[in-house]
Amino acid sequence: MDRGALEALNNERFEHKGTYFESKITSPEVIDAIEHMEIRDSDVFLVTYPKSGTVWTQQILSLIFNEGHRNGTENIDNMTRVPWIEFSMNSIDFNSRPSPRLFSSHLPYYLMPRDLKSRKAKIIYVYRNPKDAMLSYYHFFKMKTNIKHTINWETFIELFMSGEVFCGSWFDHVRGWYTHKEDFNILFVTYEEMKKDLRSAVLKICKFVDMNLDEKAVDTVVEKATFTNMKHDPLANYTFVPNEFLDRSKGDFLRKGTVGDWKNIMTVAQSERFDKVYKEKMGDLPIKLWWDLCEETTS
Ligand code: PPS
Repeated sequence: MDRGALEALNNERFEHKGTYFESKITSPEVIDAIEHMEIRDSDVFLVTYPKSGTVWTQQILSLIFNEGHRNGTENIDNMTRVPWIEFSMNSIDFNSRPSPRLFSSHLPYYLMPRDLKSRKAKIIYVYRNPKDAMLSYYHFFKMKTNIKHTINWETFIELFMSGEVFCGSWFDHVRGWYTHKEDFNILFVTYEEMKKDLRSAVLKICKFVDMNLDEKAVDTVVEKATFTNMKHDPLANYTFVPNEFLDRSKGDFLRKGTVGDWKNIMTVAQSERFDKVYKEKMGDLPIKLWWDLCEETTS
């Protein structure tokens, strides 16, 4: 393992209750306060491991709740419409927000607001083939202004698989949420199914959040949530994140938006090693099949 890479991470993170967080955007106090956050039945939480389709689903959710339009939210970016509960980049008073409130989070299940465990409110959990999430995260790391050390792909794979990156282990995150699903009012959606049939995914989300949109409104949501349209939408493409956090000369937040891009970079040996770890940690969960099916038609 490249010690410089680990040191660069160590300088920018803190460990709290079993997960690594980025010091620049949150603190143990903020994380602890979330447990007591007041929850309304109408709240909807979008939860993901990083680079799994969060911003995409922020766009979809906020459009669904505005019936495909942006009534009154024309000048408001996605991060403000569906704010992160654990990041203090844009401090928002959650209590003063009108219902229904939409929130985003990368938190593991056990750090979420306590009330959610009594199945109050709704959670949409989006997950993605970890090899694609890992590759997306690798590129995202290059954009991070606070990471001064150049981390190569081989090293990043090791950091990702051992859960050293911000938000910890993909395996623990997905496994935790999946195996505790009965404790929550939760809908699981994969990035790959959104890619394969965005309209069906939008309708699935509409049904779960009890939003009965007419055909035209559904069409508008789908249209505004395509990769190309989001990439050119300044309120959705995260170019509004200040350079202090992300150096946009190093890449785009909406990078490729495809399924199976990992095949363009992972060697056979790297992929086999990943599969071995995946099998050890996740082999008993019925969640891999989706990716295999989707990859054939959506890349
Ligand atoms: S973050 O930082 O955790 O909030 O990132 P997140 O939004 O979860 O993931 C970023 C990846 O999602 C892709 N993306 C999309 N793919 C397809 N369609 C649409 N509309 C879309 N919007 C965002 C984005 O491009 C990142 O994936 P990669 O593979 O890097 O392109």
